[in-house]
Amino acid sequence: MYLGVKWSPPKEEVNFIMAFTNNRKVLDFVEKSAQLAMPDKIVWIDGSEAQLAALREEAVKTGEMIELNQEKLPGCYYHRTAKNDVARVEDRTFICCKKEEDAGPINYWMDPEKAYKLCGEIARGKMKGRTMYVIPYSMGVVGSPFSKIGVEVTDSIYVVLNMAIMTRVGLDCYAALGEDGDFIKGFHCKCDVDPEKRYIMHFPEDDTIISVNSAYGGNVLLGKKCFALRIASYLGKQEGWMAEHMLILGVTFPNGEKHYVAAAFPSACGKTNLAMLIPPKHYLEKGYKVETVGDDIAWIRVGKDGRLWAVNPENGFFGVAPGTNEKSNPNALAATKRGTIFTNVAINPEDNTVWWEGLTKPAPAKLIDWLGNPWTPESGVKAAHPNSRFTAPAVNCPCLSPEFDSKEGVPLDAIIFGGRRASTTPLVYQSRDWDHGVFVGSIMSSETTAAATGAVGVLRHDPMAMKPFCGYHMADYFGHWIEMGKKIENPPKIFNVNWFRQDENGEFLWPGFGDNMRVLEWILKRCAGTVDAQETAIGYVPYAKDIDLEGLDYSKETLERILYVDKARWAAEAEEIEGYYEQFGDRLPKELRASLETLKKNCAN
Ligand code: OXD
Ligand code: MN
Repeated sequence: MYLGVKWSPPKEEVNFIMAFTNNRKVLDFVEKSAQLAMPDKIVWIDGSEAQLAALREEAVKTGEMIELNQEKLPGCYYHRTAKNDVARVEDRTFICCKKEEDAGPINYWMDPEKAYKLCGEIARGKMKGRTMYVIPYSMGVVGSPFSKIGVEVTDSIYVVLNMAIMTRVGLDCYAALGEDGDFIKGFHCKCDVDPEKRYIMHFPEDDTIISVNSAYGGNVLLGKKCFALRIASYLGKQEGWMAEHMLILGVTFPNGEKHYVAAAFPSACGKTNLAMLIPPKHYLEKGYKVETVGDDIAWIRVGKDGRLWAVNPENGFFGVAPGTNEKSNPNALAATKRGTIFTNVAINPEDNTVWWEGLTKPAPAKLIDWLGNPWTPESGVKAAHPNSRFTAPAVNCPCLSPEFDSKEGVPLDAIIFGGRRASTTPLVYQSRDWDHGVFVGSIMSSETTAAATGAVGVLRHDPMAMKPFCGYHMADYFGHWIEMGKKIENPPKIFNVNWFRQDENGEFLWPGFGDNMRVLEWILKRCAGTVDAQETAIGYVPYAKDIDLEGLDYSKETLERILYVDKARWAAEAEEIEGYYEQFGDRLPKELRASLETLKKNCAN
C-alpha cells in the first residue's frame, strides 16, 4: 500500500499519453499520486537538455529561480527557500515501519497507516493549479550491480532541476525497470510550506517516501538522504550491503599506485573539503594526487576479491557554501562555476553573481542577502544562510576521479570516522580490528551544525554520522556492520580522526584542509604496514615523528598534545558511552559491549 489507497478520492481521468513507460507499477504510482494531489497537468521528465532548459525558463518567469550572470556563471541559477525552510527537519522525519521497536530509540517513528493517512489529508488537492512532474532517476550508473531506480513525483521545478544535477535522470531508468521492475516511490508536494505540517516520511517496508510542506533540498531531493541513506540502509541490511554517509576519495602515490578511502563525518563537518583535498606543495612535487569519487554517500559491497568496494550513487554535490573559497576548497569552487543552482546564498547586485561568508575578504560593499534584503558589512547579520548550498554537477569538479562512473566501484583500503570534538579525541587513531572499528564508529559524537534545524554546537552522539539517516534500529545497524565484517576476507582498516581540537581560547589546534593529507598519508602507511604506531587505551596512535610536518609552521609539542590520549578523560567518556548504550538494550551487539569493557579496563590501568 502507498499513498493511502483507502482514502484516495474517486478515480479521475489521468493523461498518460506521454508516460514513456509501460511499467504498470510506475503508472499506478503516478495515477494514485495524481488522484490524491489533483494537479492540473502531469509532465513526464525525460532528462533531455531541451526539457530542462524550458523548465529553467519557466522557473525564471515565475520568480522561482533567478538567472545569474551567464557570462561569469554560465548555466547558473539562484533560488531562495521560504525563511522557515532552510535545513533538514530531524524532528519531523519519521521511519514508518510496522513495529515501533524496529525503528529503534534514535529515530522518530509513526505507524504507517497513520502516516499515510496524515500525509494524504495534508496533500489532498494541493497540486490543484500546479503541474506534477514525474522524475525517473537512478542512484548509481544505470546498469551497475550497485544501482537502484527511483521515481519521484513533485510539484516543484526546483526539485526537478536539482534532481537532474544530483542523480542520473533519464528514460534509460524506465528501460532498466522494464514492464514489471520495482523502484523506490517518492511523493513530494510543497503544499503550503507550512512548518507545522511538514513531514518527511519513510516507509522502508514499502519502498516509499513521502515529503510534504518543504522545499529544502535535504527534505525534498528524495534520491539523496531519504532514498540513498534511509531506505538504502534498510535495503542494505536485507540484501547484505551497506549504505553509508561517507565520502570516497582516491590517493595516487608517486609510483602510480592508487588507494581509496571512505570517510564518515556528520553533516557540515568537511566531507566535501576532504574529498577534494589538494595536498601540500611537497606532496604534489613528489607526485601525490587526490581524486574525488564522492562527497556524501557511499554504497558498499563485498567484491569477489573479498575486499569492500564502494560507489558514489550521486551525480552532483549538494555542498555547504559558507567557508568554501579559493584556499579552503578550490575544486569545489571550480565545480560551482557552471550549471549550478545556488540556494540561500547572497547575490552581488553589481555583477549578478553570488557571495557567501568566507568566499572573499573583505565582503563586497553591497549585497542582497539570502532573505532578499539589502545588506552591507555593517548589517550585523549573515548575508548567506549558514546552511546555504550549491548544487553542482560532479563532472565540473577538476579532481573528479576517473573511477567516478565505474560500475564496479573502487576497493577500500581504509574507513575513517570523524566528528567535531574540541577535546578528548586525538587527531587520529586506528582501531585494533574490524569489530573494534565498529565500536569506534558507534561511539562517534560531534557538535551539531546548521545542516539541521535546532541548536548549533551541541555535542551529541552521531554513530557513523548516520544518526539522522539510518532507516531502522541503530543497534541492528551496528549488528549489520559486525555481520558484514564476517563476510569480508580482506577488510579495510578502520580509523578515527578529529580535525577540530581546540585550545583554551577556542582556537583550532590543527590546520586542517589540505594539511589533512599528512594524516591520510599516515593512515595509508598503516594500511600498507609501513609505519609503526603506539598502542594506547583507545587503539593505535601515531608517533609524532611519523606525521610529516614538512613545509608547515607547526610545533611538535602541539602535535604531541593533539595525539595524546588522556586516560582520565577517556574513562569519563567510557562512562558516558555506557549510559548512551543503555537505550539499545539487548539489541546491542555483544562485540560492542566487549569493546566498551576493554576501554574501561584500559583506562583504569
Ligand atoms: C547533507 C547533509 O546535505 O548531511 O549532505 O545535511
Ligand atoms: Mn550529508
